[in-house]
Amino acid sequence: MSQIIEVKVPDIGDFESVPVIELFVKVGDTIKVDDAIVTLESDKATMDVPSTVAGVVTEVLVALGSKVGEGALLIKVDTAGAGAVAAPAPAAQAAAPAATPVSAPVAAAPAAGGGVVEVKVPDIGDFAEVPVIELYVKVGDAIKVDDAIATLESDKATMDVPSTVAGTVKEVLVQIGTKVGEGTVLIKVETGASAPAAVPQAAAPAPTTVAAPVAAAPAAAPAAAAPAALAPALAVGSKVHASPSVRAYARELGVDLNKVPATGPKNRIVKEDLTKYVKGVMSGATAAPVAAGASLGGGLDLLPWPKVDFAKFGEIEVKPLSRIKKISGQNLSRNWVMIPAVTYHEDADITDIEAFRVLLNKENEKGGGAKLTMLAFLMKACVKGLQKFPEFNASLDGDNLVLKKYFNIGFAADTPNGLVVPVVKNVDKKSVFELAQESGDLAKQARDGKLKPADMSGACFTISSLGGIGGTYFAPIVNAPEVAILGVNKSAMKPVWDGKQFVPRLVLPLSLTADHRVIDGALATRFNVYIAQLLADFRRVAL
Ligand code: CAO
Repeated sequence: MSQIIEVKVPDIGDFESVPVIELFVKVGDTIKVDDAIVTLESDKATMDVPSTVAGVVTEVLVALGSKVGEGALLIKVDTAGAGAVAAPAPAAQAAAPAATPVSAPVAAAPAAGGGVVEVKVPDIGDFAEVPVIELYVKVGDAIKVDDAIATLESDKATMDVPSTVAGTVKEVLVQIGTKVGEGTVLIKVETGASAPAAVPQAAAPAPTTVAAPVAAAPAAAPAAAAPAALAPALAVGSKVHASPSVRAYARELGVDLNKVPATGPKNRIVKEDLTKYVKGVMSGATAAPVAAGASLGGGLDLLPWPKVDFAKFGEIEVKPLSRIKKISGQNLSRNWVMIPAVTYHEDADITDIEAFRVLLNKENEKGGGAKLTMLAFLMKACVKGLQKFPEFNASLDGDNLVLKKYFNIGFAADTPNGLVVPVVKNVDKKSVFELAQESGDLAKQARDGKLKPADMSGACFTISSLGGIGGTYFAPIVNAPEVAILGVNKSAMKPVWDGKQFVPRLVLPLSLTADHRVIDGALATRFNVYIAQLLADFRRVAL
């Protein structure tokens, strides 16, 4: 027979109007007795509220951010067929032994001016012989008031025991597995002259209940943050096992505990699991595998972007990003994250070609022809490079390499609204003069915001020239689905050893970034060397 039972917030001690910071169930979920329903977090404690009934959730009456107190209705559960209604049932919490407000661990008052203080297990209600399942401190650790010392877990409740003193841990008297009860000394802390010691019995009235495992925790969580704004560490419906302090730590880091492999007892996620997971993500070891040539997001599980209230530190002005910056930013981020790119540097001796360019421009001035640019020479040299090394004129498509028989070159153009990449088509079929004219026209259109999508598509390879600005070397980002990009900085006269003496030569710094999935270091360096040879003696382009 169908029986709807309400699950309410039990006696949680002195707390009223405590926000729900995690919600573990949704309508339709099948839950068991003791499954966590919500986590509540006051400025002093974090508490998991478990279910006292088994069945199917028919209604959820709170949401993240809802403020609740003793007796607040959390969910309604249809117990039909579930069989297991925990005694005491319905108004279960009322029938449950009254919550025992647990005072914070009793700390002996330190001697004035500092001393060694024992931190003991507080009154944890009817529990005795409760095993320590997590231990957060070791000798030498500096701890603050409310830092978690240990997590205790009985068959009914999980409780974090916080410190009531600040100082340096001198002695740890328990280890994982040690069974403790009220009054057991956990650690000894050297409080030092300046270390603030909490008034014994004070601060965190870490409440716990006996029948309903409400875990009390120290405010290891960022209590100052508005709980509603916190990213939930667990998705609704999650059945992950973790102590309140580990959940709080996960929220602080923005980690979804569902993704963290557990190594603790009863498949519980312990703090080390979380630390290991975050380290793995940061080092890239835990990142979701990215298929070669995959063009979609890749499923990286990165930490959320840090939120800083900059206005706290000084005057600020908020300016929206331009449309171009938003689009190019997304592309650049994807390319930077997904392409295993390596940048290779080379110096090209452009003394002769620059002299030739200046000479031709002088001649042209009289005839009124287009101005020859270094960019146009570079385009021509790069096409020769693409023809000699076809892997550079390619794109990854899954496990295939698409080799292109046409030669379109993109070039990065700096505009007031951001970076765009116009494309000169069929560079192999055009003269250096035509390339100079066309790239100049495209750069102007780019600056005027008049480029059409067709003007920016179809590139095989990109050149990013900062030569008009300066710099020595840089590491450009590959413009996917291309596999390489050539960066160029400002040429400079340098003393170059010719085998007998140093001679002044005009040296152009080249920075080639290549996708290592397609182009290995030897090939990239051969390409660079070849481009440098072409630029050193442009007659080679005609060969
Ligand atoms: N070394 C020395 N001088 C150079 C040079 C080089 N490598 N390249 C250009 N110059 C000189 C030019 O000869 C020109 O001098 P003159 O006016 O005396 O002839 C001057 O620098 C200005 O050149 P320019 O940069 O305006 O023209 P360009 O044809 O060389 O480049 C373009 C055109 C569109 C590439 C350029 O205007 C531009 O936007 N560059 C920025 C690209 C960029 O932002 N890349 C970074 C992308 S990643 O963030």
